[in-house]
Amino acid sequence: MDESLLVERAGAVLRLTLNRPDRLNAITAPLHAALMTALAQAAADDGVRAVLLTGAGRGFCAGQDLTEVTPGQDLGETLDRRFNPLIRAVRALPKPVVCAVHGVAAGAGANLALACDIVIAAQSARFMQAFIRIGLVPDAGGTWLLPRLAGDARARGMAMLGEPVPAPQAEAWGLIWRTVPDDTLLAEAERVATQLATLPTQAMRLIKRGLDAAATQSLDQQLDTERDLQREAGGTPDFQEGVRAFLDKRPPVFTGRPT
Ligand code: T3D
Repeated sequence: MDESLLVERAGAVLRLTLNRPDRLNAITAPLHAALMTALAQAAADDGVRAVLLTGAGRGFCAGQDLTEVTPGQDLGETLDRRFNPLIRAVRALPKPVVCAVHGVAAGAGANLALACDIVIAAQSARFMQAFIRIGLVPDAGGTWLLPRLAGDARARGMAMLGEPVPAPQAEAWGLIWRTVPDDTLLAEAERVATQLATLPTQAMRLIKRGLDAAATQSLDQQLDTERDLQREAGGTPDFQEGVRAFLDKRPPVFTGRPT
């Protein structure tokens, strides 16, 4: 694994740390490859039941490493090869992904964070759609995520002005789950990831699928999707355990297994 990504296992949580602190964890081709490998590992390993994504140094991620971009380069082609598969992998990961954001999350770094399932930010963190400052449009899912999370007016303001949005504002707008005091960020993100790793993993997978499907479906279609997802959830051992534990008046012990 490339040293620009630290991969650590703590129980059922796989922690991925972007590790290019001298470049604010800007994403290079090797870092992309390492992230894809780690996410594939997380998807395939039944022992991993949640992923925690974070960054080393004083910020989360400054987006694409601009020293890798050459004049005349086909940026669409690099999105096809790198950021698009990365965002798809995060959204399709059959396990919850927690992102801990501190310092700055800029450009595709901001949108990588926002693509995660639960985003927890330090009070002093900020989110920047920095693309316009260099003549680009939001990518890595930004044009899809921003209006859905924060509404069209805020999406346009963020995309067109490229100004930093402080974490408390991001929380108030619904861009992220929660802000926490700076010195508790990692502990809180670990706590949430560890909690998620004890919950019914198959239901997490189905929740992700249902919420993403809702973005393109009518209520009528979504009701059918919910029927299919619930049918699947109802066939898992964790559903049986959840009901049994409720009736026994004891805490449930979920395994996360599909059968
Ligand atoms: O197909 C494609 O590949 C296109 C894909 C595009 C996706 C994108 O993400 S485009 C957007 C790319 N990101 C940016 O435009 C943000 C660039 N960075 C900044 O504007 C600023 O660094 C920040 C506002 C994020 C933070 O500012 P500050 O003052 O806290 O830090 P700094 O001094 O600017 O940065 C610290 C170092 O990191 C610095 O290096 P130095 O001077 O100490 O040697 C800086 O050059 C480096 N750095 C920061 N961002 C990037 C970077 N190096 C390469 N690429 C970066 N994106």
